[in-house]
Amino acid sequence: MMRLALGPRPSALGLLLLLVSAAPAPRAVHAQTSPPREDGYDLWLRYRQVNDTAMLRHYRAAITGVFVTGDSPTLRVARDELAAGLSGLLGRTVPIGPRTGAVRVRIQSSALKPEGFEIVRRAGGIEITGADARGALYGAFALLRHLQTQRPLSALPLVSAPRISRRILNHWDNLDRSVERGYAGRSLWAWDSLPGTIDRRYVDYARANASLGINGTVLTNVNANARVLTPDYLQKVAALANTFRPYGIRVYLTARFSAPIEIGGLKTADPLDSAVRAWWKDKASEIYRVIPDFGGFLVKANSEGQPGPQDYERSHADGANMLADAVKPHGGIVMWRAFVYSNETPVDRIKQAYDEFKPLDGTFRDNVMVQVKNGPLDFQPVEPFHPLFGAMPRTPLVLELQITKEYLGQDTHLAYMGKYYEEVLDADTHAKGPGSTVARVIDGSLHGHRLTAIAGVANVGTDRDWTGSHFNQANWYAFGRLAWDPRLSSRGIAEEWARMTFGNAPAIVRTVPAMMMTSRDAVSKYMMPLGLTHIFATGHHYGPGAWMNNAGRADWTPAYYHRADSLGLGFDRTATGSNAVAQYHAPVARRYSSRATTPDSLLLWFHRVRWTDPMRSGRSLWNELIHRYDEGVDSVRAMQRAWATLEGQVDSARFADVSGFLAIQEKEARWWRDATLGYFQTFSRMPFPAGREPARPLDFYRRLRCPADRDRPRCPELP
Ligand code: BDP
Repeated sequence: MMRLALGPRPSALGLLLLLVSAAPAPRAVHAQTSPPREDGYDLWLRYRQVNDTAMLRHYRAAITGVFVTGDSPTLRVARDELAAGLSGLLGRTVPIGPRTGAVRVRIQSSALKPEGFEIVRRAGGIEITGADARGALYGAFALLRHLQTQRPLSALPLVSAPRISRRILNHWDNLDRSVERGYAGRSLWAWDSLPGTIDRRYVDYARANASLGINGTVLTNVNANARVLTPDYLQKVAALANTFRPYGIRVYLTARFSAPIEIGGLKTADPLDSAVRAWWKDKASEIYRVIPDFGGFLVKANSEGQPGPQDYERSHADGANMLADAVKPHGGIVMWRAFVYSNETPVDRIKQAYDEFKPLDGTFRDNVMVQVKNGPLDFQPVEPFHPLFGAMPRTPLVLELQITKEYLGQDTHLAYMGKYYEEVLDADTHAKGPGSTVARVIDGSLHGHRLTAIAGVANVGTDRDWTGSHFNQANWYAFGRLAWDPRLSSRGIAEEWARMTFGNAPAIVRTVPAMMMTSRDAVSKYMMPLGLTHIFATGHHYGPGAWMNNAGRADWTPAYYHRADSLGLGFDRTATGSNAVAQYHAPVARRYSSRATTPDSLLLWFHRVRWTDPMRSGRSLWNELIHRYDEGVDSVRAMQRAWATLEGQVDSARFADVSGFLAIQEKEARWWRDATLGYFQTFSRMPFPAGREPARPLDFYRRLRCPADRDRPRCPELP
């Protein structure tokens, strides 16, 4: 993958003019020559000329200009994006000004929900009405998407409004520009040159987010550095906030709980100490002086070594409420993370967040949200939904999804997360009977909350293609689309993205979404099928390491999770084991308590199973495991074959990039399968079916040394 350093780029206006004037002249339909090489920088906002002649004629007849009523920075962004985008799509300059056939943009707050829009075709042209400026901007992007995916104008009107009010990216970016679990280069935020220099990338980042309706960004790592709260840094943050504001994006920061000591000179960070409380209040006022629309704080406290209120024998609620009081007068919120587990507590790690937070329900201020990862462990390829969803009716919860695929092949492996997100959103908590989905918990409809939010751990960095691979762009896209409307189908989103990213050729539309829809299952099968989990090599979360036992603490060690011995495999989380199932509402608990009703994909997550026990297929556990690993590898090969058919349809540069990564993925899928089965066979002592033995003896895999993932783990010694 190309990882070019960022050179100087033309100004926003320069780029826009370039785009408008360089719009290609009309050309014949379905040109047979290969498309021009692309590097992925333009994401899904490529605005290439519509290649279906009839559709192009249809659009050209209807659209002759862009005209915006009213003026504000956001409306100007909408106008310029429309002018540039439509010019590209129509293959001729679409001027700005009032005329018949102009796409008209206006704001009318009365009829629409906040941030919503309506796109209607009228005699005089197409009219985009926004509930507010953001709504108008989102409507502009929706019209562009409509044309990019070559839908007829007869499919209008389009009416839409977000179902979740705060749609936020979480950057795990450090002030030294390293990115925790980042696989796409360095942090976008060039702190050294801020506030003076506004990189073109900040603007394109904001455009990309606005095109999806993402309206918030937490700039800094949850493993926070207090320095970002110092006056110098706040000036830098303000410069970013000013850049993002016209795109409807608010800035948030992570708050390090011990900041009053580290940068405030206090002796304590006790949340009940009056000096500490005063310090945070002053700090909040200082922040709002430079960033009037500052969103608030995201906090990781008493988790994985981070400081927190428990250092002073106070509760998470004491800590969250203290910060909430500080930002409240300014309209800010606190998103307090529930990702906590203790090395000392002998309780099943996946139970600890629930045990800790559920009793606190009802004790938080009304501007506190508790942010919960999708599953109770940690972004594994497969997890059941987190039992806190549906268990804290009096507290608005934020769903935290991971876009950066820390545990799903990082930059290289193709894994479309839309399908995963959809599965989580659709999971039924049964909190108020059937239909109490996670989506309804977080959109506020289940428990009647007005404050609603969803967060995605960002996968963007300075890589030219933003996300480390072309297909990883789809995960940013899918997060944004589902954040806007959790009911959208991941299949539909995949198709939209494929059309916008690779083009509308029938072969692309047929092939790319189909690949995407199988991809995450493929990864989960060749890494850890049947509900196995967290069997990564220590030191990185990329390659296999089921045998590893030197992680420093038990609950970071694969053996803690797989529990293999001569009898069987898996973690008993039913009443005869850790009883984690009891944290779910009764119908869910019942479902997971019985092996017969637990889905195969979560079998070993909830149950211990003997090697010889028959599975649904009739195969023994051991043979089923082999079968699933093989299926995972085969699915990657099927993706390779599918992609190969697109040669000439996709530009040669991106075609080669994806082919190269799929080849790595195939090799590494075999690595996962052979290493893991080789290891588990030392317990099962059962034979491999003829011809299905691992390529190398287990020792070979155990001795492989791959660098830590910060350095992009490629195992050079892999066969
Ligand atoms: C884990 C990551 C770690 C994060 C932690 C978190 O490995 O780097 O700091 O989650 O979410 O997935 O706090």
